[in-house]
Amino acid sequence: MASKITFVLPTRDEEKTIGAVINELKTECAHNNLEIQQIIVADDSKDRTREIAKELGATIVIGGGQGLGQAVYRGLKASLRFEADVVVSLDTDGQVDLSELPRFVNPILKDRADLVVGSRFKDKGLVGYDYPFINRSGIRILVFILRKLTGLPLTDSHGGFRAMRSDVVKELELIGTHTYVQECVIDAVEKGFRVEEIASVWNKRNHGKSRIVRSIPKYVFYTLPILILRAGQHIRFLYPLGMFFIFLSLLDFVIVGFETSLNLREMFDRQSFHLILLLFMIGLNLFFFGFTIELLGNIKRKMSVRS
Ligand SMILES: Nc1nc2c(ncn2[C@@H]2O[C@H](COP(=O)(O)OP(=O)(O)O)[C@@H](O)[C@H]2O)c(=O)[nH]1
Ligand SMILES: [Mg+2]
Repeated sequence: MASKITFVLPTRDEEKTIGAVINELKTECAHNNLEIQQIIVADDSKDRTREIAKELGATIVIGGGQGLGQAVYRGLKASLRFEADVVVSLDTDGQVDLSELPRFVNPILKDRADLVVGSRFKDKGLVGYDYPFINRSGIRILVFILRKLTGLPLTDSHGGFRAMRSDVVKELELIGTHTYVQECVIDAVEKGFRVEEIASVWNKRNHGKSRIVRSIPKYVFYTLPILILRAGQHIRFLYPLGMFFIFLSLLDFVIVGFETSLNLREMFDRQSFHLILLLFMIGLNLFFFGFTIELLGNIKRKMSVRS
């Protein structure tokens, strides 16, 4: 029996490529005994992408205008209506090689993995053009963090091709709107799913402009706080940091108090008295910020156990 597959295709002004991508996916599925259950196009386009996709039988989900992450998240959640054996999400600008489809799907069908992600750096020669040094360096930083967070020997932080079991989609929770590729892996690992990384080629974009790789340094700066948040590291350092500021304010209080023999009026006239208040307020804020995040984390954990 053919395995059922649902595609989630993010699009932003891809009228030049979306038709070819959908047709090629149909051919690949026909050749590999895969039955297309649904093609979901998560769209944020102003051009004719939607009309073309609809004509070819795709279901359109509105991306939401908050970037690729949000669009894919909506598309993925919409795919749950169809209970596919495998949900595949891929870039629609022609940068991924669609003939790799069986390589992404098979580890799931053979029950070896729950999420399969592509890496452009696992083998030599996968990237079909000169990849700018600055982008490569940004990706190195992200990969390093991803390895630390997941304990997996990953080599890429965001390929354009991934396949997952519906259960992974069902449980997927994202914090950021632009970090879905990394969060997808972190979330899957956190929830005990098996993640496999396979080598995957990466071609040059022939039409339009790349929006994400173009600004990798900016992307890294956006991604880092989300990854830190995901790692729960903030809790570990927010409490001591808050305590440290409160300690400084107390120290300042003792010094000012000592110098003025605890004369309140004189203390208030000193500039460093205002510093006491400032340090105390910063300390308190950091402390309660950490506390609130921890509380939210606990509520979220309880909710996911219940659902
Ligand atoms: N729905 C939606 N899709 C997007 C958005 N930004 C990019 N995409 C799609 O996501 C895929 C990857 O985008 P691209 O800019 O090429 O990213 P890069 O190749 O990683 O630099 C392509 O299929 C785009 O059409 C967006 O804001 N909304
Ligand atoms: Mg691209």
